[in-house]
Amino acid sequence: MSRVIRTAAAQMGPNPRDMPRATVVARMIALLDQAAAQGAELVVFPELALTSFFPRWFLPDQADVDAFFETEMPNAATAPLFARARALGVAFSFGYAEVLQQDGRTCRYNTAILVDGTGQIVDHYRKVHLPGHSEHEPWRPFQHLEKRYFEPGPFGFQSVKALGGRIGQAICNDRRWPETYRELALSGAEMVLIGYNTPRHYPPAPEHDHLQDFHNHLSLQAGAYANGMWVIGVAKAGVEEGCDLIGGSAIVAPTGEIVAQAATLGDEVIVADCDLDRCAEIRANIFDFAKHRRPDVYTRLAAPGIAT
Ligand code: ING
Repeated sequence: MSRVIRTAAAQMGPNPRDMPRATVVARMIALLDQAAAQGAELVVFPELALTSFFPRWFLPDQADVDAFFETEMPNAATAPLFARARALGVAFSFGYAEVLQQDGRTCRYNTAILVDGTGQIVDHYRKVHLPGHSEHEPWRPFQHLEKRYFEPGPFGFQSVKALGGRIGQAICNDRRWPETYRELALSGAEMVLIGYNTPRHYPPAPEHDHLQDFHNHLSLQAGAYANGMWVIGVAKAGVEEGCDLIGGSAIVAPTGEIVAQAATLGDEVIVADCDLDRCAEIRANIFDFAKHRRPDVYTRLAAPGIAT
């Protein structure tokens, strides 16, 4: 009996800074309904799905920063989404800015959660690879202050039993690092859910701007293929507060093939039947870790830097 998860990537268009969470959640519910109408059992939403991508702004007043964070989850704003998904029996994941008291101090993470079909949060991931910078850099047309507003996730990567398989999460910049996928594969993940907010313009290297869509799919496809996993990449897309965010949401098979891809830069649902048993096509052959992988010689993979 094959283990097929009918999976939807629910790409979202821009969230203006002043768009109330209730309005965003209503859009997410509409996407959830659209996905469920196509038989989706799992719906994947983008990184920081509830608000505008606020790390693009230097916000000196901490109150302005805190306005983008959720102090509890679910909460009043997201309860309707949890309720609708539970009524439909659909699992879903989305990203949000999380603030909590931990070990006697305030911690802020770029977080993503997986909620099962009964409304239980079954996975809670905090973004490991924070790109960008921590101080205001006025030379940039827009900032990328994730290192200022978030702490790196301290718990690394994991996968959980859900929907008949093992599912892991990663967030945005994580998808560019091969270590992300290998860590998740070695944890047993058969599917990885990755929301992203990716500006087309990359101020430190504008000569790469035209490569953003290519690098997006290259990262997702390489990670899927080299680890025999389904990879679901989901964009917050479009021109958000003057910043051009790429779309290109995609469902990638363990072979590295894109089996479904978004065609717009707005709210858009794409759906595919993801047979988890297809992971074996790769993992029992070309990337059979037990037979072919050589951890005995990979002595540098966790080293802090390049040897001098
Ligand atoms: N965004 C971007 C990403 O890794 C970025 C940052 C953009 C890095 C363009 C390199 C090039 O997709 C987030 N949120 O990580």
